[in-house]
Formats: sequence, C-alpha cells, structure tokens
Amino acid sequence: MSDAARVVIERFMRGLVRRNPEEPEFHQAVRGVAESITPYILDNQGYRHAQIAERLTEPDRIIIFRVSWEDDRGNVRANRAWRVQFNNSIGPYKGGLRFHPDCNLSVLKFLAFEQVFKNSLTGLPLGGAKGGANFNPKGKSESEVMRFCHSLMVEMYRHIGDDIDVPAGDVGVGQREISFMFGQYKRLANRFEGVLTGKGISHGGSLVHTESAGYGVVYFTQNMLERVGREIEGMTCSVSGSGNVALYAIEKLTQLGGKAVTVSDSTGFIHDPDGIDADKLEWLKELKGARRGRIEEYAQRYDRATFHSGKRPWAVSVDIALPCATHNEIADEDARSLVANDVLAIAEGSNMSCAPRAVHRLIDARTLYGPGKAANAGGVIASGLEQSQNAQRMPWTREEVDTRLRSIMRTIHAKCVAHGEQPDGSVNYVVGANLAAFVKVADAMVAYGAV
Ligand code: NDP
Ligand code: 2IT
Repeated sequence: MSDAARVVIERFMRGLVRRNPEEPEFHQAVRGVAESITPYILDNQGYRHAQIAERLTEPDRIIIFRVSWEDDRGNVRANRAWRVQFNNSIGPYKGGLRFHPDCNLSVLKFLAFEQVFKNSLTGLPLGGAKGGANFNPKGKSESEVMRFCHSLMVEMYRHIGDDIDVPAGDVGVGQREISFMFGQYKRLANRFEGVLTGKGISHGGSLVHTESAGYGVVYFTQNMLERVGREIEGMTCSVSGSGNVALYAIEKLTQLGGKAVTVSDSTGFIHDPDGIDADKLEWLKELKGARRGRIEEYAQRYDRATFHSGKRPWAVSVDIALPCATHNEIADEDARSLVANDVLAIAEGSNMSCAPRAVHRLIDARTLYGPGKAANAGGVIASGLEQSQNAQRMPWTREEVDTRLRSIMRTIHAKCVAHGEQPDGSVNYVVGANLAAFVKVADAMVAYGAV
C-alpha cells in the first residue's frame, strides 16, 4: 500500500474513533475494510466525491429499547435491546439477533457493518443489520425465554417487515427463539409474512437453514483447497464452538472425509484424537441442544478425549482450522501456533474470528484464510432463500436449497479470487471479499445521489 493511502486511512480512522468513542470492535471491523478499499477509493474520483467511506460507516439508524419481562419467580426483569439498521442500499435490512450478556452497541455495530459486506457478496438483494440484547439465556427456563422473546417483539415489530428489515438468529438465538418472536409478530401485525428467517419448518422455515452456516464454511474451505489442488478428504481439523455453526461444520466436514478433532464452548475445549464421528456428533447435538450441557461431559463419555479447561484449541496440530465460536477468538499467538504447525486453511465460521495481527500473520504466511464475511455467508444465504420461498408461498426441497447454497458459496469464492488474486498467484481473500462486496454497495449509493 502507498504511503499516501496509509495517511488517508489513519486520518479517516481518527475521525471514526472520535465520532464513535469506546467502540473497539466497531473500530476494528472498519479498519479491516478500510485497509482493503482505501487504495481503490483513492483511484476513483466518483467514490471520493460521494464521501463513500464516511457514509458507509455511518449506520442508517439505531433503535435502542428496554425489554421488561417477568421471571418464573414473579420478579420483574429489564434488559436492553438494540437493532442496528446499517445500510439498505441493495435490499431490505437483514441480519441476526444475538442474546448474550456481553452484547453491546460496539459489538452489534461491528456485526451490522460486516453484514452489509457479507450480504453484498451473496448477490442476493439484502441490506445489512444486526440486533440483540444483553439477555443471558443460560439457566433460563423455556417459559422465561418465551416471555423475553414476546416482550422484545412488542417493540421490535414496528421497525421490521418483509420489505423493511428481516432479523434471524445468531449466538443465543436459534429456531426456538425465532419461532417465539415470529408468533408474537404475527399476533401484533396480523400478517403472516417472511419477516424473520430461521423459522420452524411447520410455519414457513426453510429446509437446510439450520445447517447452512456450518455447511457453507466447509463448502468455502473446499473451494479454497480445490484451487490449490487439494481436498478435504483425509484432513484433520480443529473446530471451536459447539453451537449451530460449529456442529454443522463438523457434520459436513465428516461427510466429505475430513476428521474434526476438537470442539469447544465458553468453558474450554475437547481434544479427541480419534475424531468426532457421526455418532459422537449426534450425542453432541443433544448435549448442546435440548440439554444445554457443558462440553466437559464429552471427555467423561469418550475415553481418549481430553478436556482443556479455559483454553482454545489452536495449539493442536491440524490441516484445517474452523473457528466457529466468537469474535477475536484467534489471537496473534494462536495464529503463530497454527502457522508453526503448517496449517493449510482457516475459514471463519464466527464473525471476525481473528484479531488484526493474526489476520496479517496468516496473510503473510500465505495461509488459505477465508474471512467470515465470505466463509460464513451460508447462514444468510439460506435466510435469503427462505425469504424467496415465503414470498413465492412455495417451499423448496432440501436438494434445491442445498444446491443453491453450494452454488452461491462457489460464486463468492470466485469473486474473492477475481478481486484478491496477487501477482505471485496466491489469493488475498480479505482484500478480495472486501473489494467485491464494496463495489456493489458503493455503486448503488452513488446512483442514488446524496441520500
Ligand atoms: P450458538 O449460540 O449456537 O453457539 C455459540 C458457541 O460459541 C457456543 O458453543 C458457545 O459456548 C460459544 N461461545 C459463545 N460466546 C463465546 C465466548 N465469548 N467465548 C468462548 N466461546 C463462546 O451461536 P452460533 O453457532 O450461531 O454462532 C457462532 C458464531 O458464528 C458467531 O460469531 C456468529 O455471529 C457466527 N455466525 C452465525 C450464523 C448463524 O446463522 N447462526 C451465521 C454466520 C455466522 P457456550 O455453549 O458455553 O455458550
Ligand atoms: O452472522 C450472520 O450472518 C447471521 N447470524 C445470519 C444472518 C441472517 O440474517 O441469516
């Protein structure tokens, strides 16, 4: 990058930090994109004139509201909820809802900003948003979760709609919570429409939606490997997390002949050198699904598996690493271990899995590194396909959804290659994903004039 571009980035970031103080995750996400697109903007008078970088980093609006609800003992409780409607230049706002005690505005702005780019890459008409609440679902009864979801929707319903904003799941929000929220929306709005995605199959949900983010990460990994003449068959893989994305990534990886040797949750990780086969995976789905148990139980059940309390799995030597838990879960020292152990590919199931120094280390080492906005787009792709089915009032078969998912992931990979191929033949997937995504949104914004 030229010195002039560096100076522009630093000046821009100083302004962004001043306008958005104390939002480190949002700053990190914007800087990641600014480093890719600034040289391109400097070469383009039209984008410069349109103040495109400043406008793209300012959310269209943010809704903040209180959610009051009653727990099982009759105590009144209050949480804070947000919906960040970041950009609807290329389609109605779209993005997940997160329920986690650490949820805050900085995290949701980073996620909404990333979602704008991810959704652009899909080629579907989807704008970018994210929302959630600082509600901790852990230890709550099903009735408490239902009351919380119903109460949240009493405010949120007036800000969403199938042509306005279409929320979905994320950490702490799965099919159960989406169905609670959809039921309440339907009652309040008296409309049965595709206003939320990730619904149950009996009421407008799409086949393969539950599996889509995890499957998509593996499809993207497959595409990166194919380009260098390799395949998943026979490879070992470390996976973090044991939620929706992690478990279905393990499922697809195993189907393709790979062997997942780790899995984790917020308490630590499991190393199973024998691999997590289909039977163990079914048991894990029950443990982390209906039972909402701790991952440590895995080591009590399977002899050769070990539990590593409070640790992450990145020191285990593997061919592929799939971080699928949370942001910044691969620090620089983790990236150093992965590179020292000759990891071939890393694809981000979680959003912004890698800290900034880790990203640069992986790129410098020419690791096949797929950033979340490209690698984990499978979730929102299946959401977009669910919206299409709802609008058509026509459900599609499992094969139809999976074929489209696979094909769109392949197209995203091709876009990353087209925009990120380097003179030495390697691909910088970060630059590729950011540029390809940016051009579509920026061109729409320029076409609209000063709106
Ligand atoms: P889930 O709630 O289903 O699972 C989250 C998993 O990550 C759990 O195993 C959880 O452990 C662990 N985890 C959560 N927070 C932390 C933390 N701070 N430190 C360590 N472990 C943590 O979420 P998803 O699988 O849906 O989401 C995982 C990631 O994938 C997120 O970054 C999300 O934004 C991203 N993503 C999700 C998509 C979706 O459609 N669901 C689509 C694309 C990306 P525990 O069980 O102990 O809480
Ligand atoms: O991070 C993500 O892409 C998601 N949580 C899915 C968003 C969606 O609208 O399906």
